[in-house]
Amino acid sequence: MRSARVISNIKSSLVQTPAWQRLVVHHNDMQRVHMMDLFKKNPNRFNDFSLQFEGILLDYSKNIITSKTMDHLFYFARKQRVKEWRHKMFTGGNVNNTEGRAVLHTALRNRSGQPVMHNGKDVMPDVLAQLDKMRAFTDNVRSGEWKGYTGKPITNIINIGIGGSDLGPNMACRALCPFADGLRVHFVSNVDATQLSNRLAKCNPETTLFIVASKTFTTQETITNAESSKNWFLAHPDVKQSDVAKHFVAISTNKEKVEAFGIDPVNMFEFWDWVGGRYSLWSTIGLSIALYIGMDQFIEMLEGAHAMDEHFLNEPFDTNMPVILAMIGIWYGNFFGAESSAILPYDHNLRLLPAYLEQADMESNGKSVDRDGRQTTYSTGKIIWGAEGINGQHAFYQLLHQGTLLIPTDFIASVNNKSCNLENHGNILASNFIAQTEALMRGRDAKETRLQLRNAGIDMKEIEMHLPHMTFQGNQPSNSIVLDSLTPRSFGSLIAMYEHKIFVQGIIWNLNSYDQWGVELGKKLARNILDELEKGETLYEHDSSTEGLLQWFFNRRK
Ligand code: G6Q
Repeated sequence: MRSARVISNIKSSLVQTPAWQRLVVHHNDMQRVHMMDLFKKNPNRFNDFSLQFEGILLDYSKNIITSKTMDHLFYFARKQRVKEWRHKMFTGGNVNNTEGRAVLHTALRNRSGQPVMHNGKDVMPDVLAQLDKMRAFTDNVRSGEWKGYTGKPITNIINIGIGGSDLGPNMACRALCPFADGLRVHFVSNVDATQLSNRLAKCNPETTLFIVASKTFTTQETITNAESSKNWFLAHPDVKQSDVAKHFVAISTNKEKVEAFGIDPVNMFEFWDWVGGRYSLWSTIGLSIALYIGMDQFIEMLEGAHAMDEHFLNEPFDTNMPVILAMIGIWYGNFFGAESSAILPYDHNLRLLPAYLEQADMESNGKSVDRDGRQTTYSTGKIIWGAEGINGQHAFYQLLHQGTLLIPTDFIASVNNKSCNLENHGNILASNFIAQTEALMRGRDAKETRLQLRNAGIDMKEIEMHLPHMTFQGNQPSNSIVLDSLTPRSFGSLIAMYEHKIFVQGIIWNLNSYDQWGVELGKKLARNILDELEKGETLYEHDSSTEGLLQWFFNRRK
């Protein structure tokens, strides 16, 4: 745990609670248990530790757990008042206490017809009005009725946004590309002009529509990219200032700034401060998704997420996917000392999921002060990382199999992979998906290795030399999450499941998962340094490294 600087002297006492202490004692019993023995003892283990939700299977049997472990974990969740906090979130309570905001992304996908109250007002009419506006607009653009400045229909959409205004829609568009039926959608986030220039070079201003997606409409990277795009657009012959309205729309909570940028508020899609950036793909921030796959499919995605919301709200803990995943994560992080967790999709279309969850999880729970301002004495958010599973097998899986770290993994796949449609590819993909969790759990003992080498005709001396290198203990835990197929609905459920997992872990650690103060300082310092780079001189006091770097730039730039 990070220790050099104490930020707050008041310490949280979570680790002293009976629920935590029970888990400490239980961990002593479990830490040397091998999963293979648990499977030998209980042939029903798969049934006991798996559950289904609408064609999504969660198999969590390959974890170092028994039913007693789960009982202790659920007891802990009850003691941390997960139910009460869950209610508070869904009913518009002040969950984001440091910013004084509700956390109501669940209202964006509320398909029940029931009101959702926030500060005494039902938010649903506004939510539904924005969905209607999205439908009218997307139908218009997709049908070709919306025309660019030369009367041609739109063919390419460029979403300009960053962080929460980029990662969710980008990941969703990649995941749901088999449902796309016309428009091409691109994402520009980086202020490194390489990304924007490369994209613009391939686009025709007559047929390109820009979505400027920014909750605050003050984000430096986004506004810089948006201004450069507008300049690029206006630089084309015969383009008039008034044509901007046909090629630029905005998604924001900040009407004034949108107008100041030159976008007609009629072409502005709204959302609200109770939607966190990293939880906003369900809002109008999802406009690029709706343009790509159509509004009906977008609604399907909302329906899937809503179904998971209902599951999370109503299922008891022991059949509740987000709660189970969250508590297993707590078990490894706080009791086994795991510091990271890998997301391994065996689906090319889910290749951006690890990056999306990196933000969703680490920006939410990467905190060392609890919601009451006390220093935590326990570890909190884990390092979330990952990549497409099958590629990872030929890269970093060595460390998962034989390294010294315990790294819990989530393996994700679809039984019917719509885009993996070449003969044999699907079975190869699925076989690797299944085999890896088996291998991670089993490992290979000396006896089995010896036998294998002997059967391969290797002589005894060589066998003994190879033995330690080819033997490994296994016992690496994994969850397998298997979708019948990746559709807008199942995708919505999958993402909502992870959102709620993150929520539950935040509650267990007594964190506010919905602020992100840690990212502010860097932005502020960058503004000072930008000033210095522009003026070519040091204006602020810096340490010798920062000063040295600045001077290096001053002296060497051409
Ligand atoms: C997400 C964060 C952050 C945010 C970006 C973009 O939860 O707050 O990733 O989404 O910084 O912010 P804007 O949408 O305001 O441009």
